[in-house]
Amino acid sequence: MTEVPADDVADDAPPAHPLGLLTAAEVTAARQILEADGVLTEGAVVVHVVLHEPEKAVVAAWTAGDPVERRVRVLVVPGPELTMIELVVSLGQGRIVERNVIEGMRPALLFGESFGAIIACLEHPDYIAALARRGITDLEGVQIDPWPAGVFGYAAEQDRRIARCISFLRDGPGDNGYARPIEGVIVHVDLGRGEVIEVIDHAQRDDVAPVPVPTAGARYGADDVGPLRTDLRPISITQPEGPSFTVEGNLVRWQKWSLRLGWDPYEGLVLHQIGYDDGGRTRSILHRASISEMVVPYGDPGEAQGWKNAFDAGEWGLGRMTQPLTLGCDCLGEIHYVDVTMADERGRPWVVPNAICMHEEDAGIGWKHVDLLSGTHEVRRSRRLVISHIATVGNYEYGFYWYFTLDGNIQLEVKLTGIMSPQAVAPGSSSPFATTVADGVVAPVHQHLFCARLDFDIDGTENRIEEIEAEVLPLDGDNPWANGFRERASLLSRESEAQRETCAATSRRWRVTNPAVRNGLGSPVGYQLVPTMSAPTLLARPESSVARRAGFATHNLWATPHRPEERRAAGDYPNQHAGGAGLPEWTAADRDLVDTDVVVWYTFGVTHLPRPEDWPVMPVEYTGFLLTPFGFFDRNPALDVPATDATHCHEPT
Ligand SMILES: [Cu+2]
Repeated sequence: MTEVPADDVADDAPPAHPLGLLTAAEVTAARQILEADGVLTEGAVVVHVVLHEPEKAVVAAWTAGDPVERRVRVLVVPGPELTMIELVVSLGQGRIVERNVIEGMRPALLFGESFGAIIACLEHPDYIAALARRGITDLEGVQIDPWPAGVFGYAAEQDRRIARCISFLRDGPGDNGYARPIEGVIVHVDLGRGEVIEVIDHAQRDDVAPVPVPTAGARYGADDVGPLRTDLRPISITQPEGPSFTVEGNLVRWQKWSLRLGWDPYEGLVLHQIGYDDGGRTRSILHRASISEMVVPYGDPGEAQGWKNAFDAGEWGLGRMTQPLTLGCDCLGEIHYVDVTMADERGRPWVVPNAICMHEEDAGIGWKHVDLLSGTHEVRRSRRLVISHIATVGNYEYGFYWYFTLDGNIQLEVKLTGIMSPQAVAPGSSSPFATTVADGVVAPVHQHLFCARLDFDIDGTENRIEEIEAEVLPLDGDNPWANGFRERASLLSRESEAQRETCAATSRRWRVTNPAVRNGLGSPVGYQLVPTMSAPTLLARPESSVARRAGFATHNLWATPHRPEERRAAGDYPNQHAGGAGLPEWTAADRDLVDTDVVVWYTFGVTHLPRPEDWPVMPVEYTGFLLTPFGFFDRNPALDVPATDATHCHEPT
C-alpha cells in the first residue's frame, strides 16, 4: 500500500488546460483583484471562487500550446441584507469583467455565520431558559446544529438569511450528541446579523411537560463498543508494477478512457471530457458530469420535523463539505490523491488535501464462457478505475464513486453513511413517522434525492434522446402464443416529453444517440442511462413547499438543450428560495431536443425508512445509476483484455 507521488495538480503552476483545477495562486490573484476594486468592503464575505469554465466550443477548439485564458466566478455577500454580488474575474487581464448585483437571494449557509448562530443561541436568555426547563444548566455539552430553514411562512424568514437551530446533548467532547436530542426547541437565528430572532419552545408554548432528554449513550468508537472481533485476517492489495492509470495535470488516462477532473464547491467532483480511445481516436461520450443538486426531505408532518428539507448541495455544498481522505482507511491499495483548492470566506486559498481518491479495483469476472463441446474455457477479469470523494454534511456522509470499466460502462455509486438526524419522544412511546432506535429516540423517515447533470456528447454535440422499454404485444394473429414482446423506442422530442419516471417492470431506460454517426452495423452510436439502483421521486405532495423548491425531484428524468448557465437543478440560489427555479423554469419553454446538444438530468436516491441497524452509525447504503454503451461499439469492447493467467485459463476443464 503506497501513495503514488503527487503531481502538479495542486501546486501553483499555471494550469496547462482551460479546464485545469483552480490553483491557490489563482485564488490569491483573484482576491488581489477584488481588493484593488474595493468590492471587499468591511464585513464582506466571499462565498465562493470557482473556475469559470469556458464555453464548450472554446474548449473544443483549444489545442495543446494554445494560450489558456483563465477566469473565475466570485460571489460576494457585502452585508446582512439580501444583496449579493456576482463577479467574473479575468486572471489574465487582472480585472473584473462582469459584475451583477442580485437582490432578494441568499447564498448557501456560510460557515462563519453558522458558527455565529451557535454562539448567539448559547448566549440567549430564552434559549438558556428552554434548556433549563429540560434540566440542562451546564451548556458545556450542548451541541447546536444550524439547519437550512426552507420556506414555511414564519415571520423570521422575511428579508433575512436565517437558520433553524436544533440541539443535542453530549456527555463529553467525543460523545455522539445525536443520542440525546433536546426536543421541542427550535431557534430562528438571523445569520447575517448573528442575532436570535425567536426561540420556539413547543413545551412552553403548549404548556405541556417537555419531552425528556434521552439518557442512553450511542457512542460508536472502538473503545466504546468492544469487545472487537479478533478473527479478521489482513487483506493486502498489491500492484507491484503500480496502477495502470496516469495523471497529468487534471487529465486522467486509464485503459482507453480519458477524462479531466474538476471541482465545484456545491457539486463536488466534476468530470469533464469523458472520452474513449477507439483505434487511436478519442471519441467523446460526456462533456461534463456532476451531481447538480440534492435534497433531503423529511416525512413527519409535525412542526418538529416537517420543515427539514436540506439541499445538501445547494445549501451546504458537497465540495465545501468534502473532508480529507486517509490512506489505508478510506482508500485501500495503490492510491493517487488529488488536493482541491477553493476559497475561504475571506477569499484566501483553502486547500483540502487528499480530497479526490483514484485507484484501480479488480471487479470480478468481466466475461466468461466454457464451450461444453470442446471444453475450452475463456474467462477475463474485469477491473475498474474508481474516482471518489466523501462529503460530511452535518450528521451524514455521502461518498461519490465514479467507476469506469473495461467494457465501456460508467457507473456512479453513492454510498450513504453517518448518523441519522433523530428525534426524542417520551420514554416507551413511538412515532408513526419514525423507527425507534433506542428508548425515547426515534429516527424519522426521509429521502435523499440526488440529481445528476449529464452533458452527453456522443461522438459530437448533436444528439437526441429516446425512451426505451419492453413492449408486450397484444394477443392477436401476430402473437398467437401470447409470448411476444419487443423493444420500443420513443423519441423524446421536446422538454415537455422528457419528464419521465423509471419503470422496473418494463426495464425502462433512456438512450442518447448521435444519428449522424453510425457504427459498423449501420445503426446510430449511443449510450444508455440505466436505472440499476433505487430511484424514488419526491414523496411530499405537489402542494408542499419542498415540491416547489425541489422541482427536479418530482421526475426521475429531465432533458434540456445545453445552456452553460443552466447548471444547478434547483437554480443557483436554493437557500430559502420560494421555488420554481431550475429545471421547472427552464423547461417551461418546451424547447426542441432533437439533434441538439442534449443535457440529461437524472434524479435517483433513497427513501430512507430507518432500521434499528442504522443506529448509532449507518452501515453504508447504496444508490446510483449505470451508463452503458449501446451500439457505441460494434461488439464487446473488452474482447482484447488478456487472460490473467493464459496457461491456466485456456485449459480444457
Ligand atoms: Cu437517510
